[in-house]
Amino acid sequence: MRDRSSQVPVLAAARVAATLLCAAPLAGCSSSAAPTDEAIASYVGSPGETSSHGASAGAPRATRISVTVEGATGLQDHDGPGVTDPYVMLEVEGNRARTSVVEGSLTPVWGDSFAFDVRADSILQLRLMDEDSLSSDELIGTVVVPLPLLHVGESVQREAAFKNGDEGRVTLTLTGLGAPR
Ligand SMILES: [Ca+2]
Repeated sequence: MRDRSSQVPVLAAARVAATLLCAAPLAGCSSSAAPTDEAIASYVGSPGETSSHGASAGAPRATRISVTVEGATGLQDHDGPGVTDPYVMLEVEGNRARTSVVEGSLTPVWGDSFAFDVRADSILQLRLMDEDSLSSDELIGTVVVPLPLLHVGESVQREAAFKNGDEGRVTLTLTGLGAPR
């Protein structure tokens, strides 16, 4: 995973840089295919679903977080048994990533991790896809997860339901990473 934080000049303008993430020549920044409003579901988790550990009181706020897409459950086959090949596309602040493909699974386990620069109000957009070899990959479901403010080293788990994914759910682990400096 590239560490873009090392490319940000350490200037007094660091705060400004946080608002100019898409000024960097990243492929994700050229994207314009955001999910439509009706395709976006709100994060449905409750505080009771969140576990937190590793936070130390004096640790700084993380301006970069690791998102691990652990796995999904409750998916359904639309095209016939054994032909759902799920993967997840992630987007934070215009930066995109995607997990590997788990072939023929309704309970995929990815365990893939990605780092994103975040702001206080950043959200994580997830698009659950079905890889199809003979046609365009199919969108199974979407969900939007507001990203919590984490301290460096703090880790939380999130579970969220895909809106149009037949009640499928995805489990994430979010970890605060070191601030650029
Ligand atoms: Ca497929």
